[in-house]
Amino acid sequence: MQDPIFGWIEAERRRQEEGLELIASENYASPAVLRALGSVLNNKYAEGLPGRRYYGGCQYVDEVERLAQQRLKILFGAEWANVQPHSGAQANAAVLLALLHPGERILSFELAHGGHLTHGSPLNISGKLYTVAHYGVHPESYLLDYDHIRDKARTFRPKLLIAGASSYPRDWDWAALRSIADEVGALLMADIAHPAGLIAARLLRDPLPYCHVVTSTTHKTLRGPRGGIIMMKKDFDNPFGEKTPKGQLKKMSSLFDSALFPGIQGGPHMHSIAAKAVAFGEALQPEFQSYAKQVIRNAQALAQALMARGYTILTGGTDNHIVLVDLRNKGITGKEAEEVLEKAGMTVNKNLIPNDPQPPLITSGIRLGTPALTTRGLTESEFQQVAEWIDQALIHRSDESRLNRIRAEIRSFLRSYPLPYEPVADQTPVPDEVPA
Ligand code: DSN
Repeated sequence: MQDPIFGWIEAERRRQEEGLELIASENYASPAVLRALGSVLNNKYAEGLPGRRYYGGCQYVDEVERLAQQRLKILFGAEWANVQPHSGAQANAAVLLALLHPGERILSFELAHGGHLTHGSPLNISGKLYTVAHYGVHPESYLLDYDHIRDKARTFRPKLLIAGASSYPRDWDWAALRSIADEVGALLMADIAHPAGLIAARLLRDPLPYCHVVTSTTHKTLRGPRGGIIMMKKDFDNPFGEKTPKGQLKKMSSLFDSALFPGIQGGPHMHSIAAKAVAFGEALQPEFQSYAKQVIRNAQALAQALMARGYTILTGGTDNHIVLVDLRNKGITGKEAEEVLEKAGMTVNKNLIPNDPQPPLITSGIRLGTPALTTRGLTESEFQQVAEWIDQALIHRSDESRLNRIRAEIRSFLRSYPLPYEPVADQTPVPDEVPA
């Protein structure tokens, strides 16, 4: 029996191949990463850590996990790493569980200014269990204002200061954040889920020497499987932490290990850990450095090209892979823009701009990102064309035939930038959804 699920997987493969992927958090993992993900490691339970498991038969998966840890530590210059979080959200939840008692205080970046749900949103466990306050960006420059963060920290006295964002196009000043954390007696956590690949390539400032703990996902700029990681470089003593029976402070790293398992997770996903190891190995190659440089160049070229067409780019540009467009002067909402661009063959996400007058399901902005198209081989000159397509689609948003023409042009253009994925064999036919 043919299972229609494979038909839908093939439809999704085609969608990825035929459209311009501009979602900042997405990328195309290599066939080697996908091969590890689809391997027999899926079948193995391995609660615990390498050499200390609760199940037999772990001799090979132990080697896989050791290699993943070792490569990750080299990649970021970390002294300790846990590669088991199923996602960035799990990594963050484990860190909070390890460091805070319910009700204790977190100061983090405002979600509506670019922060993340897992940094204390009332809808997330982080906001339900802990007492949270936020810092935001400057109302005119849209840049982080470290004096404002310091003032907030002085009055709020957090136990944990969280840095990191899902839509902030500029680099972070980790040294300034550490001095703020030290001044108020807080621990400092960086969530580098978005820029991790650019940090690994040493193109953005390195948080590891300044932060007590660093979390990330592995599938955005790092271009691996979906998943999370936790890392530390120094500061292994947690001044607020539990003591061992002999009265010594427990190392923070062991608090993170046990918060993750058995705190919030069961068995680690060994196929995913193997795929992380493959991706870390790829990121250690010199080609990854060139890739990461091109991601930033492309984002800067896209920002410039859109500004030349009259778009407002928040902060006036970008240091990383993200371009935030404020669409208010174009008379279109983020929701409409997302829908129009999708019709024209471009995938983006609507995004709140700081102090957005629109609600989160409408928004005044869109977030664009270059990691996926850079993996396909596009460079600055092709991003001029991408900006032109975006502009033309938004200008002619009510003209269905014009949007279809752009979609066909994009599809034909992308044939020169193939993806390395084979069509799914033996699948049930899928509807040919795209009129060329
Ligand atoms: N959903 C991710 C993003 O798009 O940035 C963050 O979790």
